[in-house]
Amino acid sequence: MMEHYAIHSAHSVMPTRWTSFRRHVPSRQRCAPAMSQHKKPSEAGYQKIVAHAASLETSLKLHYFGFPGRAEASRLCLTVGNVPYEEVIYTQGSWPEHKGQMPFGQVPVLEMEDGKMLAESLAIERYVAKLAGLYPEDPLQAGLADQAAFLSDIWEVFAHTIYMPLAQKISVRRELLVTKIAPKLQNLSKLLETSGEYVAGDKLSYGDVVVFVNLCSLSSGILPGVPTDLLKDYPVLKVYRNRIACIPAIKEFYEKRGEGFRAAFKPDAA
Ligand SMILES: N[C@@H](CCC(=O)N[C@@H](CS)C(=O)NCC(=O)O)C(=O)O
Repeated sequence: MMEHYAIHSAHSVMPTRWTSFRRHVPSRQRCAPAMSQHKKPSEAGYQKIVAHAASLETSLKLHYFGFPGRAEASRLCLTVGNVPYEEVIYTQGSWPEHKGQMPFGQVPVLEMEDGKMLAESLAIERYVAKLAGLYPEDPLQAGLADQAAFLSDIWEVFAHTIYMPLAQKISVRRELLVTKIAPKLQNLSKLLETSGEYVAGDKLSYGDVVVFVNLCSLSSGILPGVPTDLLKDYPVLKVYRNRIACIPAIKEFYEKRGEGFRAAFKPDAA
């Protein structure tokens, strides 16, 4: 039995914004030119997914593991924008069999309806943000959204600690919290003090979604050595995180999937 499985988004009806996007952009132009054409996932896995997808009007598939990680911002953009999608979730056991089918041997990967695959989480985030109407059209607003997203990135800081023995991991991460993460959080706080409710203009953009995901991930307990109450020292970030968590589509997403590390993505307890 295959160890990966598909989860469907709650939307079985194609929403207006998505319909109009598809109407105006021919299918082949919806994929970036640099996107590579790779084999689909193995026959058995693929058939299983298609069987689940038969009732959907789209077949955008987001390939990743079950945890939030590098796919969560894309999941949220698709959800907030009402863009139908399904997920292909790999486990530690099933992943090695599929690694070779991904463009760069890693996930997340977004598979288009014609089988083309887009890799690299940042590229996927921007692509789905555009589909979702969350990527600002104004170049400066887009730059501001990118600025916040890049500033809040925590994964690069901790990437080299992932395979360390636990004790070493904890001690190195505590050091990184002081040397690398605290300055990032202070800068983010300053940015939010001046930018208003959102990081780019007066409405939610993908920049907010990425900052939200990074703040929640950081304090979710997924990184041993990083305390879950980290944001208590950053009141501006705490209020901001909670405001984004209270956006109805996001709140609803975590009401359905708020187990484990995702508990930290919910609104603050009243
Ligand atoms: N730069 C890539 C990094 C992707 C990455 O590191 N993916 C990890 C999971 S977070 C992965 O696929 N690990 C399994 C492997 O490398 O075999 C991105 O941002 O998408």
